[in-house]
Amino acid sequence: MHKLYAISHSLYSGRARSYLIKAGIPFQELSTGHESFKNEVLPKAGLPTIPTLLTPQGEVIRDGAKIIDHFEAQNGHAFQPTGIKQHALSLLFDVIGAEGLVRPAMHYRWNFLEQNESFSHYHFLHSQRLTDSREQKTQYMMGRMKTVAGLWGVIPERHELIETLYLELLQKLNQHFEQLPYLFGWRPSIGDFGLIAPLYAHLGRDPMPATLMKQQAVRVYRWVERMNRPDQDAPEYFDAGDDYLADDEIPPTMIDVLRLLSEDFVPETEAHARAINQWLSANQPQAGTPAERFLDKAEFELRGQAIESVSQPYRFALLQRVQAVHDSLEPDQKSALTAVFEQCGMAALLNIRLNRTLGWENNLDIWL
Ligand SMILES: N[C@@H](CCC(=O)N[C@@H](CS)C(=O)NCC(=O)O)C(=O)O
Repeated sequence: MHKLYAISHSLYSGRARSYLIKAGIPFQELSTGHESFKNEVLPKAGLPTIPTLLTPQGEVIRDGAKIIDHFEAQNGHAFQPTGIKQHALSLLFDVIGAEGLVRPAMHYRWNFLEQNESFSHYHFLHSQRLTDSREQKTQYMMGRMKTVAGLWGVIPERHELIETLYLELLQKLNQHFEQLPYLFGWRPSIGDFGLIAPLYAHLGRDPMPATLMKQQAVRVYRWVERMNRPDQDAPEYFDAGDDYLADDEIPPTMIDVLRLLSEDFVPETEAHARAINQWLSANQPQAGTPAERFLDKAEFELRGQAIESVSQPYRFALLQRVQAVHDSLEPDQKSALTAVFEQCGMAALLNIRLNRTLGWENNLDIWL
């Protein structure tokens, strides 16, 4: 059986777990507290992150997107919509889920400690190996995470803005899920798996934000539940289908969701591209060098307020996938796709590029 090294409170784990559940792949989930993580997994994993998969053949695959790629290559891309627009937007939701909602995820976990702290402590403790220093390490990790939120611009002066934007997102997503159980219709897509990452572990599960979601956006909460069940789990929809929406339809409710998300995702991506390109010019990493996980902070403006957040090349490893779909199209299809991105306020993303491409080797993102 596959072993998934993960744990319930980990943002990125939610993406791989939900995929395995929906794809009907049996797996056993183990926390990094198990000795086997150190012995069997870490030597091949490249980095000590979760989720990391150990296959029955002993192959180690680190990174949620790569775990999904591994199974998608085997099952004929079962979770990739065939329509080009749905496919490209699904990949866009994957980037946004991985990189675009870190601010609310961190804010609602770490700035409401009265409600969340003992719940978080349980999970951080059980990610530690069974040693005498377990509690001490837990305290250290939690202390570090509390301050790390600032890296993404979660500072007291911006809490109100982060909350306003998140509540608006809940409302727009709720309107979307009023019509449909998944992003593109009646079955989950790669985009749903990306989006579940922040909306499960942090925002749909930690005590304070889970209550908020239940109270403000029951449809979103139901989607979070649904994404962790093997069946379609859509009893409240009449005339349910079983596929993505026909004719590559993009429902207006999804355009609304993406327009809202574009407000910070686009200027933030532009700022990070500028910063990383400057870094690349200054540092000229050799081809094959592992890409940095975090670089310096970059600044952008959101609703008239400056936000500083850390640049992560990973955003562009995923964004490249969206751009590759667009680049591969014939002119007619290309302009139709550009038009949808324009409607969503996301058109700039098709052209925001790093001066170097990212590749993948030995479980690490590398500079090509
Ligand atoms: N790109 C990776 C990121 C994984 C990641 O950063 N996971 C966090 C937990 S949610 C982690 O393991 N952090 C520990 C560390 O960075 O050492 C993925 O999508 O799987």
